[in-house]
Amino acid sequence: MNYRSHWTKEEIRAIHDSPLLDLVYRAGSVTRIYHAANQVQVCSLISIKTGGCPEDCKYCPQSARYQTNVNATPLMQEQEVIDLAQEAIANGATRVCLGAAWRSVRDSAQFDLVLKMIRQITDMGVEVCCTLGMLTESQAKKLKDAGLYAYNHNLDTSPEFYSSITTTRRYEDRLKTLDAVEKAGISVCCGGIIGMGESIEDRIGLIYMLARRNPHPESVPINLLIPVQGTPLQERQSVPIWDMVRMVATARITMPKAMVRLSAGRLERSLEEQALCFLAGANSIFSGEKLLTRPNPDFDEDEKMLKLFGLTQRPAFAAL
Ligand code: SAM
Ligand code: DTB
Ligand code: SF4
Repeated sequence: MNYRSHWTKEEIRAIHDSPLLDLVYRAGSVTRIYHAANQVQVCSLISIKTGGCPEDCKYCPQSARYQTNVNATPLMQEQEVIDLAQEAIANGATRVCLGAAWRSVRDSAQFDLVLKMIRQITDMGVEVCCTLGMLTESQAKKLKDAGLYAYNHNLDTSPEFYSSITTTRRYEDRLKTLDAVEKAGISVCCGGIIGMGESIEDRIGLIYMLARRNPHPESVPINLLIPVQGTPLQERQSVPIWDMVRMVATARITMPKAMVRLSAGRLERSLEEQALCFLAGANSIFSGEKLLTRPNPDFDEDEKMLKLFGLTQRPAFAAL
């Protein structure tokens, strides 16, 4: 059964702007109804194809248009990916996400290789997610047949602000891929970024686009912009943690069953700040010393944090 998807922007805004502690309390209560209390899913990212992307997403160090410290590398060897996945699983990850800096998937030997990787990692008993750019329906079906559990494709921000961030594709293209993923029976992972210079209305606009989907995305990553040297957003100042808390809580309340994932930008945040995000309904993290290209808390550090908070690791395929 899906939950409410006829949200209005006014309703979402009212939730987002409600008194901070009421908001956190409400979001925390929703989490405890729909999810096992005190459980957090640990996910791991593997960048199987880094850099050299033709798109112009202004936040992204992997775009070929910006001079960043990311070197373009070819698709990783199969065995290397399998070894990294094994290591992540040994460290407690129950979801492994393979990322490629592609604009879209092309039917090719490379795609066939990715399908083989998915099959092998799926056979290790974890949720496999991929983020490979835009997909056609037939490619989504191939991914499903290979055992893919979830596909990540972020809307990133509101439709109105989108063209200030990316000009090489349209919001509708993103929505089309999400529809193809959904149609193939793959779990949808879709979220966004805060701290790119968007207004509060844009943040509400993003939640509106996500929470109006029927069904809701099963997974909603909330990224804090990592301003990367060489990208057009390199000078952006970090947003107050309260903005992140409000965003996480609003996602939690409007999409109660979704996994709300603290994604990019945790390294710079204190344990106290992360605790607030868990209280506000976040129930997943990306762990491991690297996200796709940027540093991130390593598994040991996160294990200590979870222990300190009395949080345990959520098993794979635990979606209710
Ligand atoms: N190329 C694929 C795509 O665009 O869907 C997949 C990879 S892309 C790097 C995945 C997501 O990472 C983006 O949608 C964005 O939300 C996030 N991301 C990339 N660079 C980031 C940054 N500097 N700070 C925060 N999030 C970032
Ligand atoms: C998502 O929303 N965030 C993750 C995952 N989905 C693929 C990626 C974050 C990337 C951060 C920048 C980098 O490491 O290059
Ligand atoms: Fe390419 Fe994805 Fe980065 Fe955009 S976010 S530049 S599509 S890798």
